[in-house]
Amino acid sequence: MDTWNLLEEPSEAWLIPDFLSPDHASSLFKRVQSEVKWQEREIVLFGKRMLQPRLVAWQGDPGKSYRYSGSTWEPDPWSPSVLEIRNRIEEWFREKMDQRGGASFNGVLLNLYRSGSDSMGWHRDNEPELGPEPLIASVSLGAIRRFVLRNREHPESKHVLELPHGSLLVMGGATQRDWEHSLPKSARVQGARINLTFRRL
Ligand SMILES: O=C(O)CCC(=O)C(=O)O
Repeated sequence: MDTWNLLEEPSEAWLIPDFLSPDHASSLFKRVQSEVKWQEREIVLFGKRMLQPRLVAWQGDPGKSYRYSGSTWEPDPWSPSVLEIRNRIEEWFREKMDQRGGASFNGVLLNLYRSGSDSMGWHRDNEPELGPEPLIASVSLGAIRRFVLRNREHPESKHVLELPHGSLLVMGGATQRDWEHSLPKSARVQGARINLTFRRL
């Protein structure tokens, strides 16, 4: 395999910077942006209602609703472009990670960061319906953004990744138990970025 685990076992994070060619990633960016039903949603943070600093959507198989920040989302049907990316990831798992017996995903959380002012705070993808060691496959399209992993027990231990256009980041094992992640704001980033995190509920 032409990539390696950035974390120590039993946590796992692999970055495949050139998962999609730049042209393919650019055409997918446009298609995903126009096909997806993006929403500006409210969350409750420290007892205050506020808009999430990004646009979001949840797509998945029928009945695969997702509970997140106190609300439940029914899935939108898969968009053709999103399904194309999912199939490509599942193919990659069959080719490169056959010792795992492949991977299959039945839902995806989509985030549209309109500029460097949009962001995602520290959190874990540890909703109970994802199981104890969720496998998360995260594709980035558009502007390069900084993604930070921080160890929960030793917060000074951090990994700072720049997620390029067309890249795939895979997190598995104990990563969602032992590490948090975030996508901080950046004054330097002008353009938009779309992120798709495929999951299995
Ligand atoms: O945009 C990203 O790369 C992070 C997305 C994320 O953390 C999530 O969907 O849980």
